Amino acid sequence: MIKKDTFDKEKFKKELESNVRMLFRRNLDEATTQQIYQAVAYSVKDDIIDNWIETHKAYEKQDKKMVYYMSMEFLMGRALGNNMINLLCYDEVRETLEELGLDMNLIEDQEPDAALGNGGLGRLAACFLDSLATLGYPAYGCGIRYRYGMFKQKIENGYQVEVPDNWLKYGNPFEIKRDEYAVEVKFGGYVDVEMHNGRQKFVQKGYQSVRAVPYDMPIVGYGNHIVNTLRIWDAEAINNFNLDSFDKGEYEKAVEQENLARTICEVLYPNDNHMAGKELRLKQQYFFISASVQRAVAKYKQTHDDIRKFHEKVTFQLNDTHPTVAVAELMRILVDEEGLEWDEAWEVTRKTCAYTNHTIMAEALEKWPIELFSRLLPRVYQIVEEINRRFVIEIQNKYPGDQEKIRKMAILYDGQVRMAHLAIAGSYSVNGVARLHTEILKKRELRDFYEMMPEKFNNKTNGITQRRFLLHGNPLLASWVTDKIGDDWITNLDHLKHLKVYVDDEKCQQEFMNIKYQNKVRLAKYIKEHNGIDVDPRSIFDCQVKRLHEYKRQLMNILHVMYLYNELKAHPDMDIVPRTFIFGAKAAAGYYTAKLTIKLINAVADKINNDSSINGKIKVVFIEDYRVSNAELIFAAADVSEQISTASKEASGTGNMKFMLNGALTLGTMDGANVEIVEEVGKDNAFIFGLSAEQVMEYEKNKNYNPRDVYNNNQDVRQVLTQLVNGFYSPENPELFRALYDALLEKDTYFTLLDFDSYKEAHNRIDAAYRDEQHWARTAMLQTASAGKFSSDRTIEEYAKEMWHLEKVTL
Ligand code: TH1
Repeated sequence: MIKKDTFDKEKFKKELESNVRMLFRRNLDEATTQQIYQAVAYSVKDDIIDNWIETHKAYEKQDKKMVYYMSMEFLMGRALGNNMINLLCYDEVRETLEELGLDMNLIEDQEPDAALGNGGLGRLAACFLDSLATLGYPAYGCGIRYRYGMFKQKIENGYQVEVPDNWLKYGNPFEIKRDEYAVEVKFGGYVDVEMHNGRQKFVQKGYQSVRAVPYDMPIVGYGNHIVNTLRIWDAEAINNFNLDSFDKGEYEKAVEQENLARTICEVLYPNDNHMAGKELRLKQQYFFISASVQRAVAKYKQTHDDIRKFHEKVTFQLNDTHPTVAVAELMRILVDEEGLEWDEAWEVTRKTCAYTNHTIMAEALEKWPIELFSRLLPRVYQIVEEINRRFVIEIQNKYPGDQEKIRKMAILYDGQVRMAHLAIAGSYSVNGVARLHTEILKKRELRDFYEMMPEKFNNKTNGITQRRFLLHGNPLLASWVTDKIGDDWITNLDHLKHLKVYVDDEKCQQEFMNIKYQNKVRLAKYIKEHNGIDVDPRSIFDCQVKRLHEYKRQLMNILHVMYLYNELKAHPDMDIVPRTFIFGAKAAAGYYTAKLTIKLINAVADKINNDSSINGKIKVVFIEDYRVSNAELIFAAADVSEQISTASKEASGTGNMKFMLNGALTLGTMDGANVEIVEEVGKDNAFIFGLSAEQVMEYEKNKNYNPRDVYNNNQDVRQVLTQLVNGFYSPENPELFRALYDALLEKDTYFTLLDFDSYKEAHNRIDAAYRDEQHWARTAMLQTASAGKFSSDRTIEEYAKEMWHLEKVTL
């Protein structure tokens, strides 16, 4: 084990040389940087393996309850740096590599991001795994080993172009294929009833199947020798047909099964907060859920003989509705394979599963046509029918004669399977991801369910891991914090509050802002290299990085930039603090309005950045291919964190927390976890604007908002909107941005125009505040000092204590 106290530099160098020879038949001085990265990664893995084995031995021996975090997405980012940090050998390895003339940053940059997720939901899963291991809770992450993760984004002529993300091209040094745990997963066919010992048995026949093969990735806890597992499943063809056979049917079936295996894990659906309803997506869901549940049951049975007590040792956390078929799959296994009676099986299932809701966006609600669902999963569908039948009876008993309740709450309705309803019926817990979000679930979206089963509902406000987003992403600030208050914050973020005694200390303020400045220089260098744009690190770095979605209102941000530019042109001597507006966002491949917004941002950037008459007072930068690895640079360098979603729409947000931790001030609406951020830091230390969630929901209910009223009464709004359709930013095609113009004037679904003035005024407050250097420094430091609540360690402790009832393992 490489540890701080025992780290042996010479031994590490020998290992490295030996790895390069074994892997690439080269000496260190001949190896490429990619080869050196691989060799370093193998050395680190070598130091993980023993702990990995020991951890799992301890779990078995202590027979602790285990959480399976079921998720279609794990947005892990890079593993090497994170693993070294958690093994407590980061500085030692860096120094050793330096002695060999090697640069750790360049080596880390060789690793592709494991981008098996879209955005917040997938990154939350990754943060949770880090916290679970660090806290010593027995846990598996269960997901899919997509051959291609989130696409790489290229910007060509201002437009987003999607490039496949071949993240496994050079192999993945940290993963281990576990062929011995492969299981079969069946699709299609029909259900036959057979009699076995006087009992009906339901048997799926005429199906196609694939072999699900798990790959394990180590999840290293911070400095505690614990290594948990992320288990991601790959599909292989089952080749059980006889090559000698000339049976045409057999041959065709074999080819079809090959195709099925090849397509299932091919690619992550790049939609955030949106349900595309594709058949292959449902196949992916059932594929990894069936495999994970089969393995969980098999593992339990190795050391226990009463399946009726499964829930005492196992809990499944369903990351949104995407893994909800687990409810029915567990029922299938318990009833069909373990021979439990329905009621017994249902009790076990309902005590095993728990569901997290991450959004109220209507287009994200998962509903599958019964036709598709029953064709693909005939036996599972029968089970869903029976669950629904009994659930409807429960509703009738509770609300006799109330047809409306059944219409609103049934699992099967209108020819569709409503996955959220299945998840709620089949779980012991339903949680939202921020206080406001959970309140909206209880009062509005899931009101009927809350009324019928209030005991299931609870809140777990999201969090982020400080190990990646401060210790790794911002080493300067991390060591400054440690100098001031010691290093307990690394595993107990509440300790950051001890920084509060320094906020009025001028020397500390200067140190803090000097670190911010150096991080801005680092980002400016990245921007120069990637965008060819010079940005001034003394300007305010105003950042909005997140998926592109209309509700997140990147459009409002860029409209405001357009307005500012108009002001500067009209009043050349206008005194403003120089601003650099930084955007980073991927748009779903088929999301037209989102893609057009990216084009608009780039068009505005081109025009403004090249207009020397404004003396560089504002710059606009669109960072290509926003992802976990470059996010770390952005959070560290930000002065202002744009969290400007239409109130009620962003369930939590987690980028908001990453910015706060790194000392950026929030410019935001009272939405999602912003509410709790403001509560922690104090409302005078944030720039809050816009409609409240209540107000938004009132307008939505009464349908009494007309964007034309704003347009007609607001000269500034009129001017920027006109510039969308008069060629100001697209002389070669004046109509280019017509769709954005129309969307704003006809509906303005997300109240962009209504919030515009208030947003503008909040920006003015920022300009004024930044002029008072000392006060700004104090406020920035207060952000970091108040971020303690937003550690995913806190979130996971709440899940573990209040829902899962897990115990920590002792090594
Ligand atoms: C996000 C939410 O939009 C965000 O507010 C929240 O912080 C995050 O989850 C973590 O809780 C969601 N991402 C997705 C992705 C899909 C479907 C629904 C959601 S909600 C594919």
